[in-house]
Amino acid sequence: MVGLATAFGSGAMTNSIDDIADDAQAFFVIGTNTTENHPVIGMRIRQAVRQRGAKLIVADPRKIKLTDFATLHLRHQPGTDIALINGLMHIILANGWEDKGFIQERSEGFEDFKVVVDQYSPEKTSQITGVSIDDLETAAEILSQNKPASVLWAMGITQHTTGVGNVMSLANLQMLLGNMGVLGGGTNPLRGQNNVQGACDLGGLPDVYPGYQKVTDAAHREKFAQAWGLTEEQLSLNIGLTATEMMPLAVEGKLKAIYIMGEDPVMSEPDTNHIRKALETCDLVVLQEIFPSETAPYADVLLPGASFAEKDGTFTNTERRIQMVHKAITSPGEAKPDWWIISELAKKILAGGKRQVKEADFSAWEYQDTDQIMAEIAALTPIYGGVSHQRLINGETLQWPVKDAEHPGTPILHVGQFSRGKGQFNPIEHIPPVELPDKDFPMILSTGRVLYHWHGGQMTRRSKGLLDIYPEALIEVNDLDAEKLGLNGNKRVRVSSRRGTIEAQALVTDRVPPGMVYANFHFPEASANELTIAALDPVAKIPEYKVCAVKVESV
Ligand SMILES: Nc1nc2c(c(=O)[nH]1)N[C@H]1C(S)=C(S)[C@@H](COP(=O)(O)OP(=O)(O)OC[C@H]3O[C@@H](n4cnc5c(=O)[nH]c(N)nc54)[C@H](O)[C@@H]3O)O[C@H]1N2
Ligand SMILES: Nc1nc2c(c(=O)[nH]1)N[C@H]1C(S)=C(S)[C@@H](COP(=O)(O)OP(=O)(O)OC[C@H]3O[C@@H](n4cnc5c(=O)[nH]c(N)nc54)[C@H](O)[C@@H]3O)O[C@H]1N2
Ligand SMILES: [Mo]
Repeated sequence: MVGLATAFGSGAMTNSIDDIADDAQAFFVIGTNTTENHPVIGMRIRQAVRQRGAKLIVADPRKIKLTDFATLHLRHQPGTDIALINGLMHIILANGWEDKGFIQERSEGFEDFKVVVDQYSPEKTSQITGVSIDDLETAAEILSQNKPASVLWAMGITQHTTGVGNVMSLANLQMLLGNMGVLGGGTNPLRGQNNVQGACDLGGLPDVYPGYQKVTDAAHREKFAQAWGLTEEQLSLNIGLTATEMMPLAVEGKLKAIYIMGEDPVMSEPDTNHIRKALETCDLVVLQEIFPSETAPYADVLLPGASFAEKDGTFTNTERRIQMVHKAITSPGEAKPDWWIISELAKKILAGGKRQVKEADFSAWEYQDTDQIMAEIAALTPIYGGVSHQRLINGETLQWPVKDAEHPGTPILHVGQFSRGKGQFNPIEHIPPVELPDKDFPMILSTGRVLYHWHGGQMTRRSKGLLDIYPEALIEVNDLDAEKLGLNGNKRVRVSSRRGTIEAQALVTDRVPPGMVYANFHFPEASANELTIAALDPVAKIPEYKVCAVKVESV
């Protein structure tokens, strides 16, 4: 990713939950079902709207809970976000509502960007998105007249083959309105897993060391080789693979061994048949899990990990806040913290392997506890430079960057200046989803979550209370489609794509628009991923989970 989007490459919220909830005069909620998936933030938005009259625009093909409170609901066609955002910016520019001072002083690339936005007239935008010209104008006016406005998004924006373009368009919008670097503004991707932010921060990405230090930079290689007692040749300057790139290579037999920790790809990766084939073809599958998941039958070795409640360490939450957790209960059986398993494995590989390792380096894996791991992180990761368990235990609440032991942390990014200097406007064109409805598969499938379950459901399907409320997969079908299909009330449907078929109970509802069905991936007997397409965003390599073509029949 380039320009300002490097800030999003790290996928971080620029602002904090408190300032967004307290200071935003308007919210642009686009592709986040906030009350179901980030209930605390969803509640804060609802309170801001109800208690202090903040304006709320929801852009989502589905009616979500927040649309009940929204000033305006833009119900655009799935996969048309770039056109929608360009169209709004076109109206903003046509009315002279842009923040000229901000554009002048803090941005670059405006002229090239404007050439593209000029082409998205209200007529053209309405035609692509299905949103009325009136609604487009109202939305542009609300965003321009109520400042600061905060943009919030999640997977409805990123899980497309245009995911990066979608995110860059939202950055364009916020720069155009001058909403960056201020309380109550910003670009705010709501992060998903409790520690996905921390995992990315600490190098759980194929192109960076901890702290987003690029692996392609020889200076970074030198620094890490030195710290880890390796020769420079032992650390590659090449970018690695993402999970979504590994699976096709495994199918081809080019990737032979895979070590999976805390992921259940048979439930969560797109196109399950292709995932099964990939895992079957691998010579070695190691799975480090807290439960025997749907992926477990494909594993040659199962390593029992300890759950969050059974270990010490930190999680970094969606607002870059580093939080300490302490072991509350003892692990069952032989389960051990993930870090312990990894370091034992590393030591065994080093002892038995052919790699030459200097004397001191073996002890690089001799961690006594997680305090020591955090000390290493702080020494090598500038954005975590001042973090220590002791500071967290003392009650400090640190949001990165935390530059040194005295630095108080950074609640808002890009105040006064972007990390790269000037913010980059990027010209972005609308590109339709890879697979759109046709004669054989005439409807759109969108996929996602429900409040009561978590992804592949390994944890939530083991909870009796949750299963009592939401015991089986439900597929949302619009009333008009239900009538056409001959469904009335709750009936079973068969949903097929070019890749697979599932059968489940239909939930007839106007939450989905006509022509679209919505399925979740919480239940193995009817998982949406039997149907989804493994088409990837060319940069972020995220799959297009939110749009594929299906056929729906009454069973
Ligand atoms: N209860 C619960 N909470 C969770 C999770 C869970 O499994 N269960 N998972 C966590 C994780 S890891 C994540 S990443 C987050 C995900 O949080 P969300 O992104 O809120 O989750 P999704 O259910 O994928 O919902 C995406 C929303 O985008 C909308 N959408 C679909 N297509 C489009 C489109 O083309 N454009 C726009 N603008 N919107 C679209 C959908 O209708 C839906 O409202 O949730 C986290 N929170
Ligand atoms: N169709 C469709 N598919 C999707 C999505 C979508 O919107 N639509 N969303 C995608 C997104 S955003 C995400 S984040 C993924 C999530 O997909 P996954 O990461 O595969 O799902 P989870 O169920 O969160 O976690 C996987 C496993 O981690 C195990 N686990 C929990 N805690 C620990 C631990 O401390 N240690 C170890 N070793 N294991 C642990 C759980 O038992 C679980 O089986 O799904 C993706 N897949
Ligand atoms: Mo996620």
